[in-house]
Amino acid sequence: MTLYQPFLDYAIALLQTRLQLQPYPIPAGFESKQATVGKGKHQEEVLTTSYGYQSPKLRQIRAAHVQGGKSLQVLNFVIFPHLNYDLPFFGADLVTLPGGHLIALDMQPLFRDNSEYQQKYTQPILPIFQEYQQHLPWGGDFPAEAQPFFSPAFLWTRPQETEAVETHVFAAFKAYLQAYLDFVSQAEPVTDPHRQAEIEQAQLRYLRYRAEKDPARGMFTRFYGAEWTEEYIHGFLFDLERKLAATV
Ligand code: DBV
Repeated sequence: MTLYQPFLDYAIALLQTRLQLQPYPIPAGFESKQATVGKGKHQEEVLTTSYGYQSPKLRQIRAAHVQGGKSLQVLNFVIFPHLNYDLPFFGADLVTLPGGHLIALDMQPLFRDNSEYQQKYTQPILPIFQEYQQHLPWGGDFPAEAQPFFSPAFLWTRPQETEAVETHVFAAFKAYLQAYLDFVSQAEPVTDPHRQAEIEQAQLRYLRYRAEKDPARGMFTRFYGAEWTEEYIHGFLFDLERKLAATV
């Protein structure tokens, strides 16, 4: 059992109990990808597996799980709502590299500097944030240009101990996902075309940023090559632009 497998198992089981979950197509060749990296006795198999689901309110629920031995484990898990809901994104970036653990967990807002939006989608999360944040060290500087995409309840930490990931981070992940699904069950469709257009613009802003700045691009390119990596990023991990282009 690898470090983030329990996170993935928990998430899928919870989604199945709380949503009318359907599969989301994963392009051929991206369900599972393996490479051997390193030389001699440092050789490791790196396996990347992908998971995709959807529900009536959630356009794409997807996860990428990278398993490459004790010092390379990643679970990137993001939920993209349909464009007629003002729901935030659920974003989890759980990363273990030789240098240590890096954890980013948030309900990433469509509209960062909007007090009504914060009241609706950040305020209820702050008690959960405060409960877990006190046990976890601040993760330090992150790119300033990423700031607009995080909420004030952004849990951002680089814990020293693997045990902190297994306990505090796992508990926080469960609590954030449960709270997110509460938002989803309460969400009402947006019918105003002007508001819908604002949501679409905000989703595209987020998606373009993440696809362009994907911090995993270097890692994936080393393992699987540039062609596979770009197609994985634009054709699966951050696919909204392609999907919009395909429907007009
Ligand atoms: N990050 C992804 C995807 C990953 C992934 C799809 C499938 O968006 C992994 C894999 N994140 C990943 C890896 C690293 C990070 C780092 C491998 C380490 C990169 C390295 O050190 O080489 C949150 N993730 C990070 C960092 C941040 C995040 C802030 C540090 C990056 C840096 O310092 O430059 N999540 C990430 C992020 C946003 C988000 C930037 C922006 C909205 O939601």
